[in-house]
Amino acid sequence: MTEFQSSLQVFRGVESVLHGRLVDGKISCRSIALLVLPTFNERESIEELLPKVLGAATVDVLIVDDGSTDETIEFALEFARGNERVSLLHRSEKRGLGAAYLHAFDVAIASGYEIVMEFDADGSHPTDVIPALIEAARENDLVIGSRYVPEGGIEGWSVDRRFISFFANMWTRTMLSRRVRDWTAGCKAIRTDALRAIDLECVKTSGYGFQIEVTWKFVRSGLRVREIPIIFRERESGVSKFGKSIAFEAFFLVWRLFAQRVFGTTKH
Ligand SMILES: Nc1nc2c(ncn2[C@@H]2O[C@H](COP(=O)(O)OP(=O)(O)OP(=O)(O)O)[C@@H](O)[C@H]2O)c(=O)[nH]1
Ligand SMILES: [Mg+2]
Repeated sequence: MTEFQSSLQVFRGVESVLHGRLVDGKISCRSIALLVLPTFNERESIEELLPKVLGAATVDVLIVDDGSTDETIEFALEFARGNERVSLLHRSEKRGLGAAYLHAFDVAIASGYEIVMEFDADGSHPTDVIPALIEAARENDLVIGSRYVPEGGIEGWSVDRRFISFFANMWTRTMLSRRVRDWTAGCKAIRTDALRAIDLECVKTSGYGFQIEVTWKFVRSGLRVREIPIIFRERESGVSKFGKSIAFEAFFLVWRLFAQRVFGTTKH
């Protein structure tokens, strides 16, 4: 990288600045996969995570920050300056995980990546699964790093968090489909040609709801979905953004998708 570039863009009403190897809102691909790290106040976590991700596989990384106040942006910017595989998309305000991923999906598609990956920036997802996710995405449209298949699991969560997650997934399976076991997973590899084929314009959810809604679109469209096991670990630093509003959003979303499934009004 000879010159550090940046440009101001307006995307779905949010002012954003892309830093890194950017020309007209696109990243110049150096790999088949773009791994997206959404961040909101993850300064400590990303310092530990970024070298691990880059050491695990040949992927490009896009950090999508929604106006962190804890120096995540400054750190990410400095890191991106020193590593040509890392870019930062800095959005001016917190609009939720779903909106951040939708923005990143557009960048991945426009830039010509074959695969776009979802990965939490809080260190909960194991980086050593990244090569397996990419490999499986050669023959599947959506690959989920799953906690609820044999050899998958969760470490470090309290009993209530385990219960909420287990119940939410069991209920979603019952209401929507048993084809997927981990509906709320945020560790995914997605083929961009499949993403183009489904309608993401109507996706308005955030948090766990976003994960359920995107996964449902793949299942409902008859696309190839596969789960591979991961051990999910509770974050060691930073603060969880999970809360009641995210849980309620997911709860009402599943009812809505259930009604659409039963009454056949689903837009894929
Ligand atoms: N860009 C962006 N990232 C977000 C936003 N909300 C959460 N994130 C990031 O999304 C990832 C997942 O958020 P967490 O707070 O870990 O929530 P969670 O994984 O659903 O819940 P926990 O298991 O309790 O950690 C983290 O990397 C967050 O920093 C947001 O509004 N915008
Ligand atoms: Mg988390």
